[in-house]
Amino acid sequence: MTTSSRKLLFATNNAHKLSEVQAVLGPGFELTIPRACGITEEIPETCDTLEGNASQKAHYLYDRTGLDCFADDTGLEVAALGGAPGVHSARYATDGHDFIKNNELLLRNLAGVADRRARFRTVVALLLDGKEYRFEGVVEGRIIDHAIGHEGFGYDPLFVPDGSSKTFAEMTADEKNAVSHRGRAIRKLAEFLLAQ
Ligand code: ITT
Repeated sequence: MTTSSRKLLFATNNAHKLSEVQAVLGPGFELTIPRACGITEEIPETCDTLEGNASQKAHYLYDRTGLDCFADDTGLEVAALGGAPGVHSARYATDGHDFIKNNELLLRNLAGVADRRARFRTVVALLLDGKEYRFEGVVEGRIIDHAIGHEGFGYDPLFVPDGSSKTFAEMTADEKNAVSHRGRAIRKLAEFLLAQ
């Protein structure tokens, strides 16, 4: 008996995200990236919510390819900063995706602050035959006062999820996916797709 994997276009330019998501979805799903469809420009993210950006990214690809696709938009929401950087997580310190500068700015803004509570929130927007579905994943944790670890990306070296003594950047991809915002959102996506 042969089994074929289900093809989905994933609206990301972030190679770390791609490998995390592929690991959660497993071999039953074959992910394609925008570049493989000839889309090389940066996909716009101009909304002021994670929901809006996830939906915008997925629609951008669907409008150009007509393929089933999904996008993930993620933000780090820090309690003592009123939920910042939130939807601005990628461009917190600069116009680009400068992880080191973003982490430095976060530490500066939390210098002397006792309340270190934070959470990552991921919103996934799926377009299936043009119809949109959304899935959310959240992980609560705290921001430590210096970077630890070299795995993962973004704010991972500063974030310790509740129930762990390690930052996300000290975890293997499987350990991070087991508890992370993205792992949770993508498992909901997979469950939904498998039930179709
Ligand atoms: P795409 O839009 O191309 O998917 P991106 O890196 O811009 O990639 P997001 O807009 O979803 O992704 O994420 C915004 C920022 O939030 C990202 O640049 C990281 O700094 C941070 N971030 C997202 N997911 C993260 C994670 O799992 N661990 C640590 N930081 C993360």
